[in-house]
Amino acid sequence: MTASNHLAYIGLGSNLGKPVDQISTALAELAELPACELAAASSLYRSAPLGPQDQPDYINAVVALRTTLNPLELLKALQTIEQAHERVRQERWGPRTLDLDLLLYDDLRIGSEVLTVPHPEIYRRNFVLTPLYEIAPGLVMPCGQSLAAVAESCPPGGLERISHAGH
Ligand code: A4P
Ligand code: MG
Repeated sequence: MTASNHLAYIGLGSNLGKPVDQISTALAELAELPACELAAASSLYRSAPLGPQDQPDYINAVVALRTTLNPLELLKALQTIEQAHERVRQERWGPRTLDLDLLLYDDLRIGSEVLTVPHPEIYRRNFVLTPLYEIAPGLVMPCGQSLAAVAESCPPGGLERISHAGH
């Protein structure tokens, strides 16, 4: 279906169970979500783990979705995809087969018990900001700062682009 009235950015992360395959499958699943249309997908990036260091490197990517779902409906849809990847929630910031974060939804700010948008960690994570910048270089964050300025002030971390967008 054609869904065009809201624009959301989703962060994907995986460091267990063939992470490149997990992310590739998740990209296809996001593209097929009802009431959603994949507007853009970044390359895949390999990144050093943030949080506990005794875990494998992550594969990260960001997509833009056009959608008619509201933020909570979209969060539920993301969680359904996570569950299909047999994710088991254990320690905070610990390893996972698939993590889908709702990074941005239009220029909304949401602070409820179940959903915080923009995702609170976005400003500190180059594995989010770099792929986001790749697909939305002119983006202005809900705080009014340009994504370019936010990305520039983010500490660099081990990040390597491992595929080009669309592969
Ligand atoms: N929730 C609130 N806001 C949001 C949002 N904007 N998007 C709630 C998604 N979920 C949101 O999520 C816990 C609850 O957060 C959900 O039920 C939802 O209602 P979770 O993903 O199960 O939480 P968690 O496992 O405690 O992890 P958390 O805090 O979400 O971790 P992050 O921030 O997702 O980070 N290192 C690298 N290099 N790359 C990574 O991708 N990821 C993490 C996990 C750690 N280190 C990493 C990476
Ligand atoms: Mg998460």
